[in-house]
Amino acid sequence: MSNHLFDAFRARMPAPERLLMATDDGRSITYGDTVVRSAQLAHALSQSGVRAGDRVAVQVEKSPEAFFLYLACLRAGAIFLPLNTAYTLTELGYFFRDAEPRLVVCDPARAADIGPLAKASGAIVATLGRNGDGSLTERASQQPTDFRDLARGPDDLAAILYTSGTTGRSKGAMLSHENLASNARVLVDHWRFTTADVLIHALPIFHTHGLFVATNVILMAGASMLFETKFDPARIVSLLARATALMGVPTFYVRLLHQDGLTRQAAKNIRLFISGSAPLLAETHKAWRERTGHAILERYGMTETNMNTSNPYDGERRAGTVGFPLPGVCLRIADPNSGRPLADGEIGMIEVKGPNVFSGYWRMPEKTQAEFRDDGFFITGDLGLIDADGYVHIVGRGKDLVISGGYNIYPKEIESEIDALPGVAESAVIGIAHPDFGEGVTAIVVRAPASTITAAEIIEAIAGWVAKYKHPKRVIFVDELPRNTMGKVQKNLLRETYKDLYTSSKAS
Ligand code: MLC
Ligand code: AMP
Repeated sequence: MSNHLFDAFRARMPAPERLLMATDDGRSITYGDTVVRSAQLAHALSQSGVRAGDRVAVQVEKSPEAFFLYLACLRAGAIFLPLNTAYTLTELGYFFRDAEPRLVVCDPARAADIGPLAKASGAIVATLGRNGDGSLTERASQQPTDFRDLARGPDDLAAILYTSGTTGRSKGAMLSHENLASNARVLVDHWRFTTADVLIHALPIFHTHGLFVATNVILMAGASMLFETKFDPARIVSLLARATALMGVPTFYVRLLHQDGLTRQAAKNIRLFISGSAPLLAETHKAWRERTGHAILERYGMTETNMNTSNPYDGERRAGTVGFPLPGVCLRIADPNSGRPLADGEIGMIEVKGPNVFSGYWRMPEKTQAEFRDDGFFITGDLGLIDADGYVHIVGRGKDLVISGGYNIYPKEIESEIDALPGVAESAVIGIAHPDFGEGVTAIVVRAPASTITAAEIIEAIAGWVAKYKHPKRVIFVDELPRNTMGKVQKNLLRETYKDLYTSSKAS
């Protein structure tokens, strides 16, 4: 048996001297370097006791070495488990207990805090810094430059990515080698990536978008990337002349439009701008076209499924839609309650099935079962319709979810933290249109009797528990929350009342 995903990359790899990535600190890394460095890291993993099927949890800054570590995990047969760098110790503690990683890799600067936490859940700890420093790379540098990749089949797990849960605990989406390989192949063909492409990679590599959509596509095409550790709009504009493609969340495009240097001339070398992870406003699509002459290609995916739909490469890229199901992906719109398929034009639950769809949530068989129909379709939680021309539109969410700058925030998690504070009677967390982040996390809070708790005190109190991007951008105090006759908080009324919060001239 071969190593399914890594072999698929190898099969399409160009000559070893071809460039895989140029970094923002001036390094040039070839495909040959990548194979060698991932081999050395794979040895280091094995020497640390990592065996096939073991989880390797990784919370490190973006760097070429962090990317090699992903490949090393594949080659060593381990399950890569990337974690957002913004996660707090409380959040990390949950992931470690749930996933029981064999090895935890963290930034040297956080090792004193994370080390004991990881050890408490039975893991060993290694470090990897933003400059490639740390105990893991030190160990790797002593290792042989070739590695016999462990046998892994199509259904073996390549990665677990945690997604926040609508009702409490985060769920680890289990992604197999074939889930990732099939999607990368389809995207390379659909978006016409070749060895001549140079992608501007400015996304984080701990989520599906930056990790799988971007890097797997580049590897599968034998292409190269400009590997940016952070999204800096002025710098991205300066890189356009050296690149052929950009992938980003809508906030990237909104921020780039504020750059005077973004012109047709600046973008003339680019053949493809792709957006996803959150809705791209039709006005952003239009403004981008006017400024650069390019129609952004919007696609739709999620952690559990990789990419499901895409606007066409050649045909009309229709603003406000996410295009057509990708080859091999079956997509239907169904009645959210019964699962009965609905006719085109009707709004319902988006359900998908295909080789891209994950096999379930880590150690949560009931949750897995609840989110699949009997005929194998996955219930995405997104509401949509298919129009007369076959374009898929996402019109809302069946799940109570806020997407801010491409990151998902589940209100329930924040509400639980706020409600637990002395001085708070109850709260409702909602997403409100935000000019930069798409949606701004907003807390509507009812104080407990005689309480004088302030917005700043609430934010300060939750800061130790939840990652910063989940913090409410604004906290609004009210006397009571609107409820329906069943006693359920009417979030739609709150969203309507505060809809101009971030866009009106009074907004801060
Ligand atoms: C940063 N902050 C955010 C935020 N990002 N707050 C809300 N939402 C976000 N997305 C906080 C910072 O902590 C900071 O707090 C303040 O907001 C301003 O920070 P900034 O410097 O403006 O932010 P920046 O570092 O530039 O980050 C913005 C961003 C980043 C858009 C570049 O959020 C990002 O890279 N987003 C991409 C997320 C992504 O990859 N999603 C894909 C998920 S996969 P303070 O208080 O310190 O000022 C998926 C599936 C699919 O969804 O289909 O792809
Ligand atoms: P995540 O769980 O972080 O992978 O986020 C997946 C969710 O992001 C999906 O279920 C959608 O709600 C949303 N999403 C992704 N792409 C798009 C898009 N192009 N338009 C609207 N929503 C999107």
